[in-house]
Amino acid sequence: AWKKYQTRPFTNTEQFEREVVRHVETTLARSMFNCDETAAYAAASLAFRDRLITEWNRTQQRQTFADGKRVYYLSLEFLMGRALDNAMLNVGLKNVAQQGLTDLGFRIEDVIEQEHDAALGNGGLGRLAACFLDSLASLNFAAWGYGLRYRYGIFKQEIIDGYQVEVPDYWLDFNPWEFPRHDIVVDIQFYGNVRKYQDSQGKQISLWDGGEIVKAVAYDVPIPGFETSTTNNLRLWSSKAASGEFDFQKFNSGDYESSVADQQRAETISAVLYPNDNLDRGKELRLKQQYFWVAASLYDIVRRFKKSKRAWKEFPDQVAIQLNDTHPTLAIVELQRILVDLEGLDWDEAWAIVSNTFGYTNHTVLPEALEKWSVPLFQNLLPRHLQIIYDINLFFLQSVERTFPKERDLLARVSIIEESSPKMIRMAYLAIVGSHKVNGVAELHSDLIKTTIFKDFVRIFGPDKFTNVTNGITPRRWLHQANPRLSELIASKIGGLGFLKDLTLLSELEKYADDKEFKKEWQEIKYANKVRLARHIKSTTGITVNPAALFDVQVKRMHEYKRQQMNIFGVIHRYLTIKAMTPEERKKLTPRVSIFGGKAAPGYWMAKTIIHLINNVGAVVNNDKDVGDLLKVVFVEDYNVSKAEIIIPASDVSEHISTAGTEASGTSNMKFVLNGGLIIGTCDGANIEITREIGESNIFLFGNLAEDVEDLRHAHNYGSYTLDPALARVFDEIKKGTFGDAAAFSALTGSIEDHGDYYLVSDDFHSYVQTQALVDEAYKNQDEWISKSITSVARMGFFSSDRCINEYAESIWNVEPQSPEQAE
Ligand code: 26Q
Repeated sequence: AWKKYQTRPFTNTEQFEREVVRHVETTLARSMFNCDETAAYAAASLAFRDRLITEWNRTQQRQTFADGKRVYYLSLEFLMGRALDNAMLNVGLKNVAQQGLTDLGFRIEDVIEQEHDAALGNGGLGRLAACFLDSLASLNFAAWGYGLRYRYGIFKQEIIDGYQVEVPDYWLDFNPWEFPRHDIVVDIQFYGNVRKYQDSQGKQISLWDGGEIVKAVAYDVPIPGFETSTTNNLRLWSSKAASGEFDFQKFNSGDYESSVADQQRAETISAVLYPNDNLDRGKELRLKQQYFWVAASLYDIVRRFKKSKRAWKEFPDQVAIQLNDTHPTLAIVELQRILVDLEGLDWDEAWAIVSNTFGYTNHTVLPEALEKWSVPLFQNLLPRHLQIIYDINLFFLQSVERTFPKERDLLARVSIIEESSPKMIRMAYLAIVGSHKVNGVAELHSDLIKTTIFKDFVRIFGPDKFTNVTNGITPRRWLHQANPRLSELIASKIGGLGFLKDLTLLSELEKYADDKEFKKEWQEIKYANKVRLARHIKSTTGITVNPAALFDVQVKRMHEYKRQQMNIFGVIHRYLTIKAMTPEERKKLTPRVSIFGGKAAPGYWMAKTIIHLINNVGAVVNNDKDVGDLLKVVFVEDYNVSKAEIIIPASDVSEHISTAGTEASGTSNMKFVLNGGLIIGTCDGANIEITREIGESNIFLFGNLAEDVEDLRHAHNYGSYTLDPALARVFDEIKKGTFGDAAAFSALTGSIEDHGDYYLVSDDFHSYVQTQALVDEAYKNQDEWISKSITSVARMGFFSSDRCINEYAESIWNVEPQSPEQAE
């Protein structure tokens, strides 16, 4: 009987308007007479999320019925950004919504802007996870994301007197995109003890008991695919005290305060995202977060598998779990524990299942980012898991010993336990041993992990266990949504929007690289995007920038290895050059706006100092009458996904200038080129593959190569070190106090002059400045510049996250898409 009442999602303007008005008047309990933009956003979102959840239900039903292999992407970060615009575009009803909102008296852009970013991530790794979810759904894979529902995402950055100030990001006030599943609750255990006993058959059983229980509650976020009805699930776990409101026993015995404190302690687990990017600091709460999320997710995955009534050995045929860096490595240990302790499998049988289920993606070679946990801390929190890790390690080392007898050093080097004081668990090694595939995220990076940090493991497991999957980005958000005019222009020439599902179709664009009319439109769109950014800059910083100037952008997390300091030193060098010029000479210069943006981890002083210097340089340069429009320096506050959608389409040149061998891939480099910007960059990460695809003449490469870095560092420390003369002049100016109190920047200049210049700023400075001069020259020839821009976009097909996900599916997960049409 119920079938005839099933929800029918809206498809036209009238139905959409009806839904919006209904939500305003009932769900929001307001009258249309006082419906402001916030309410319009809320109602439009509710209308779309009703649609999504209907498709979500159908998709889940279909996937359950199909009973195929599922992919689970475990990530502590999902940097989703806004959902409404994405939902409208993916379900193909933005035009309907636009018309409807106009009829109701709103501008769709203003409505979209009401939404708070879902900022549950730090940077590249978290945004990659979000692009992957978009591709998985768009390609019709049966895939779930699992993460934590942080109450506070990455902090909001304010700049006060040139300094970064962190403000909490409480984003859950109104979030129509999540569905609480109060019926899906998992008990998670911490602390306690392990007891060993023999069962009636004489088998050794380990029992983990005592300690405390925290509840994990599921919240589901629907993930719509682009132009497909597949709507996948992102399940985020929220922590809650096991005793409910509070502990009644304690309450009755008069211990009210401590019962509330217990509850708060439980809720702390999912309270806040750790704001470190590429830095590990072994905090107990972080380990609690990891286990909480991993245990809840595995419980869910195992429960779903058990419903199929299959034999355990079929688990890896039904389940692929991808570990987004080492943060979820405990999943390996937890699955082994479930199979051995709770399900009674033999160790070897269980281990074969475990190691065939997991894949591990490495995102960094930086030593300070490689996760390690102190054994005593771990022992206290997860006593049974520590025993299992010791056993995994023992069996692993025994097998190494058999294959490489008498190589004692090798055993010590590859041991999962580092024999330091205190002893440390090396999570990357555990992840390698417990996975069937390990991948890096760009070719150079994947080569580097094989020849440096994981070299011994390549010997032990053979080279086939290690593979490369070069990162990609979703063209839906990073072209179609962020740059609709460019997307439409492309579509008008190459036969529609098909390139959004097969990005290699962009190659059709290449024949327009010399088309006069086309180039004019291309240039106009870039200009319009720059006007939009200029307006944003004016309204947020008060700085006036000329949209005709060259926009030079570096937006990413602040980190010494990414070398924003080299960029700002280059800006100072440019400033000094301008000051020394005659008015005649100045006329020949290319006007430039240097745009920076990015957050520093709150405890990362050097990164904060770089932000401070950028702002102080801006304050001087932007107010110098000699300089005028020739140079402006802007720091865009609170860089996030929504800001990226404004900034990236407006760039002429963007900087990806990490010390060679340090940036695993970079993904914004791809976003900038896809939006018609050129790149100045080092031979690092995906820059290398971008160069191979678009051609050397379309990119400004400079600097030392990864293979020379070690020798250069050695020379700094043991040879004679001389600062690049141009950089020395920049430092003199800083020390003179031109950019405020020199003492504030002495640690920054000192790290280069006096402490080894680990990131090779001085070594690369000369070629950097020279290459920037080439950029100036090239920009003067707009005709050629635009051709380069078009050609580059035409050759970016490879960098879609769709290609990337298909590679994971084929070479790591062994899964195929489940087309909804086929199932009908
Ligand atoms: C680890 C332990 C404790 C607390 C925090 C962390 C932590 C958190 C975030 C460690 C690393 C991260 C993030 C790393 C990251 O974003 N890496 C980037 O990943 C991108 C996607 O593959 C690459 O493109 C970038 O090159 C890489 O830096």
